[in-house]
Amino acid sequence: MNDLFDSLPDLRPVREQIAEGAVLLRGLARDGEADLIAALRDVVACAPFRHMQTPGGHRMSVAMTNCGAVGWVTDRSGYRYAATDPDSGQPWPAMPAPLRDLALRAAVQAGFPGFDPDACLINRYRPGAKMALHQDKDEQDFGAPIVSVSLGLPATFLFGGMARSDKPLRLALTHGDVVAWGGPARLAYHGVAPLKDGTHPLLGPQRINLTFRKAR
Ligand code: MD3
Ligand code: FE
Repeated sequence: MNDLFDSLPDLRPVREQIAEGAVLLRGLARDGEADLIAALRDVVACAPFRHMQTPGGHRMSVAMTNCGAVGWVTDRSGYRYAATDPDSGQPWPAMPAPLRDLALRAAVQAGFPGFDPDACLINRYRPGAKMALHQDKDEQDFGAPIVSVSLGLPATFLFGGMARSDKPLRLALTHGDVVAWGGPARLAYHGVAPLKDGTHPLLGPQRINLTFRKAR
């Protein structure tokens, strides 16, 4: 049944502006996905996924790790970027070249040349995991964009406005989709609806999201 649809052309545009400052690059991460996934396995072998605690004491449903000079962490004392993994006391693994190269290519294609990320937060969603509406404001320079890469199971991404009360736009993000968020979109509220059950051919029953950031 499915090959009937597989043979139809995908008519969605490759480059789509979803809001002022937000550019979706459909499937950009699909070429080189094997190298990307291999590099991720190496990172996770050194810095395993863990469920961090929010400052309020809740366990996040999304499991996280990082690579790069600094990594995003949260615990009872707050949200911050740290140069070492609190679980191991070691520096985070370096940002692998295939990841960094993809982020820089995406930034250029989206109109943000000169992007120099020092952090890559790696989020793992299993079915049921979600992320509440929030703003990313733990970085020093909001002039730099954030580049996000979605791998594995599809998710419904929620893109709100500048106020938490703005009704969010719902957007499907599927394997290989890359989005650059800069300009006025940089401080927009956003979140992820609970992940639906499923199994991805390359990654199994999970979604992996990478966010490349200039933290310092
Ligand atoms: C819009 N991650 O890690 S990626 C996060 O799918 C985070 O795991 C989500 O939000 C995920 O902080 C969403 C898309 C994204 C990332 C950062 C943004 C959208 C953004 C920053 C500003 C505006
Ligand atoms: Fe975010």
